Amino acid sequence: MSRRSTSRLVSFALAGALVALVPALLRAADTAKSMPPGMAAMMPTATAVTAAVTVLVPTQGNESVHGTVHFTKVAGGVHVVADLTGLKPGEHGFHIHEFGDATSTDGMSTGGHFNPANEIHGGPPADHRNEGDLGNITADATGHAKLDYVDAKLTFEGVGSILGRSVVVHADRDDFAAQPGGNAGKRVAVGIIGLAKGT
Ligand SMILES: [Cu+2]
Ligand SMILES: [Zn+2]
Repeated sequence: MSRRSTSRLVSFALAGALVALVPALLRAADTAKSMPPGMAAMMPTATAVTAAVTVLVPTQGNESVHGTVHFTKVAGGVHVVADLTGLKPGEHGFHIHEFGDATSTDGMSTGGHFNPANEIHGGPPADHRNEGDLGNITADATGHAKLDYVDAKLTFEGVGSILGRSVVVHADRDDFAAQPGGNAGKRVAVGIIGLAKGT
């Protein structure tokens, strides 16, 4: 091959690369132009979630039940702090259910227990349990119930993220044995797990 035809081949290759690049460059310039000034500053940043909150609202027929649940990321998992009022005295099944859908008046639209690892139903601190199996919450004689513990299975990240799911409080005690729900009875309050505003 002569020197001249070699250099002609090189020019062809360069021209080809340029033709391929131009549309991409034009598209990039267009995107930058269409973004209004200041928009970059308003874009959400990818900071890790460290706190979530749930406001529990009563299902139909259980209008006395109210409460909040705070979820805070800690070294050993997620710190759960629940405070409820208006419950029947005694133990009540306390779970995270699959869907953050509180549209039905009986709480059934929240689906079953949140169980991304496809485990059997159980109670903490057992290792073999649904991620959403938070155990029971106990109401005193006045109907006031508190729960405060660190759950090693809960997370705000990945397929096991509890964000956008729901907390469900049941009428009866979870026996940690009956499948799939621990025989905890009707749902008396539900709430969606959302991002907490923080301090
Ligand atoms: Cu439940
Ligand atoms: Zn369960």
